[in-house]
Amino acid sequence: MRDDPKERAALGRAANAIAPADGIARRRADFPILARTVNDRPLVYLDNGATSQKPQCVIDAEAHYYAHLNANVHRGVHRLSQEATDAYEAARDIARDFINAAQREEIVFVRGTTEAINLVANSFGARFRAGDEILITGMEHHSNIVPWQLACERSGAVLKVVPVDDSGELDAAAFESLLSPRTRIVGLTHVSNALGTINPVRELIALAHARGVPVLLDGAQAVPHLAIDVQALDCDFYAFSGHKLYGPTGTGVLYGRRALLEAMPPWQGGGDMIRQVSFARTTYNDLPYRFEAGTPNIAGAIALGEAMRYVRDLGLDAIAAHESALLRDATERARAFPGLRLIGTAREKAAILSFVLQDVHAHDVGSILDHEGVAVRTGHHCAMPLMERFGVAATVRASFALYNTHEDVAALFAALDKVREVFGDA
Ligand code: C6P
Repeated sequence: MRDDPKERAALGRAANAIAPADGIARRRADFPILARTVNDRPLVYLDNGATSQKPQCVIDAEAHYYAHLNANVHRGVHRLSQEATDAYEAARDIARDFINAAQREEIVFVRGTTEAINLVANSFGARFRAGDEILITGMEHHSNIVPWQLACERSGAVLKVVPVDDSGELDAAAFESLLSPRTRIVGLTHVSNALGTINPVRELIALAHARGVPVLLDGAQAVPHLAIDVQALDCDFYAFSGHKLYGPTGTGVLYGRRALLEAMPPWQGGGDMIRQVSFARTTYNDLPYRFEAGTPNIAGAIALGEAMRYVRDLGLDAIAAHESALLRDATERARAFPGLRLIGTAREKAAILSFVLQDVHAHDVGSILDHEGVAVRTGHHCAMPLMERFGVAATVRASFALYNTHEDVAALFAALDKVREVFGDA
């Protein structure tokens, strides 16, 4: 498809007409980085699956903490420590509300999704025994594979994997038949980072619970796009990162059902997670502090709280409607683009477009796109088994956020036209 500015503008107008939620993209102005250029071209940032950009209010929240509140939490009787503690704990309340957890004790601040899953694999996984089974799926990020493999190595448990079909959907029948009396936990991504597939997690959780098996959802790619209600989902653990949700890097949340967290041993020892320490015996703090050893990322948690407030005020339904319109636009253009093969065509998708371009290496595509100011991710997306399943070494991935526009979609395809100019019909 050749890029025609008139056609682009018309398409944008038409899409706006059917997508009133496009007003969301006017919030671009909240994100200072979007004003910069790359290679003398306006930045078109389509690498939101890797990390999203930060609105000014999040940047301000972090700076405000260091300028006015900086002190350690839960430790001092002095005013600054109390104010820092209040702000940190207020962020926990925002997180509880954001995912509708029943209790604030169920919200553990972590460094990100990776740490959240490692926490569960180590702590909940301490009960695994030889011959137990851990069920994951073929579309997991390495963060939801490797911690379970390590747990298997420690315990002698066995990893089982639910297959993915050609469209990038899970085989529900296989999921059910792989649940066995030895299954101890299911680790399942809510939204695939490499395909965009939104899994039918409610149904899958019901199948697991019918057999008494708890479920951990990897929500890294879901929280920026979908309203999450952990009680309605009935999941047992929910893990996500702050930095994909317009918050700072090095922040994240592990939600855990209280009864499960209460029964789990600590996984890291240190300050704040204890009640009483002697050389003979140590007793542990209450939830959630038992799982937050050492000085946490206080500024980060406070700024993550601000990010959640920002997203909540915009409304995840409006964000989702806007991003769906972008995905529809991008998918239509992709289907018409010569030599482009979409990887991931599930019926339910978040705004992630993964593809390969005939024989052109994904990294070459990414470099040419970068030259045009368009940032995408290329590679295996930390999902190597999934790449193998689709017979590709790497894909090009455009992933959208609330501030993206139909002009951004058009710019992506204009840049892909440049790739064709360079490589011909490779
Ligand atoms: N995926 C991507 O470009 P951390 O690194 O802990 O914040 O998140 C890990 C993670 C776990 N699960 C899923 C589904 C993910 O997408 C990610 C991060 C990024 O796709 C960076 S590899």
